[in-house]
Amino acid sequence: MKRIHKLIAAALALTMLTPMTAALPASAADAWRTEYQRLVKSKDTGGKTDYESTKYSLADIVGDGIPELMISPSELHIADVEVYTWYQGKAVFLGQMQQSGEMLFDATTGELISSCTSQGYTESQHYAFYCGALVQTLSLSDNNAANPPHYYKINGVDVSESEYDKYNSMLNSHKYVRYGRDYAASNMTPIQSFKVTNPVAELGNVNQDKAVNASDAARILIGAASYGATSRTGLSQAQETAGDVNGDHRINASDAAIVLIYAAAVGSGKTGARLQDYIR
Ligand SMILES: [Ca+2]
Ligand SMILES: [Ca+2]
Repeated sequence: MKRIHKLIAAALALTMLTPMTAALPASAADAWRTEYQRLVKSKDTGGKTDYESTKYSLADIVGDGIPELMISPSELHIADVEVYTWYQGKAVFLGQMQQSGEMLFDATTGELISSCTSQGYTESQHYAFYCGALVQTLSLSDNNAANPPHYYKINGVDVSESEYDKYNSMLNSHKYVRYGRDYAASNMTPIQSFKVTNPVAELGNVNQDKAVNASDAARILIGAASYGATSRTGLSQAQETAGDVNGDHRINASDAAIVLIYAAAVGSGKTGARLQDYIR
């Protein structure tokens, strides 16, 4: 008998440890697969040589469970990678990143890097994710070429060569990953079989508990204030996706207001209320 009690207790403990996963209809959860396949096909130039064939990469670099898509037309020096993210049910084009047909990802800071080197001139821009868009966080440029004027700039401001080198050696200690040329454009298997780990954040549920309520509105306002002060919301990408309730790629008081009005409606007994109905 004791043994059975122990087994029941263990089973209960296991049940409590199993994470809650939001079950979404298969079609909605997989919409990104259809759209990413369409995008890759539409960008395929049909080139057959190694250096001029269209390839792509998939990686969940913002950490919301659904991968970002990087499409590369070739590995030529001048080739740009097109970068897409999946945001609130849509593929969002983030821009073209330069690096010989690949995109550099700084895994230490979570930033994307676009850089270009030509005849002694170097330009690079760093970008952070914010609500399904990119914001520039850093720019570096220099001229080491034989022809003067030589210059070294951080965020457009002239600095000394040693200061510039010091900054670069700090950046060189980061961990970098290259994306863009992992799979042939004709191979759709990686898109079809990509394992989604944490499907789509529930809109408005910023603290990722069981309800959309005033606590979420508070998190949105704190995130917005933090962003105003530091250019970081302090929220994960999944939380930012949930917090940008009106889908305008900003987290601010407008989003918090929608959550509060919705929560008040639910609180007053409006059982059929949907957050979507309060978005203006
Ligand atoms: Ca919540
Ligand atoms: Ca918003």
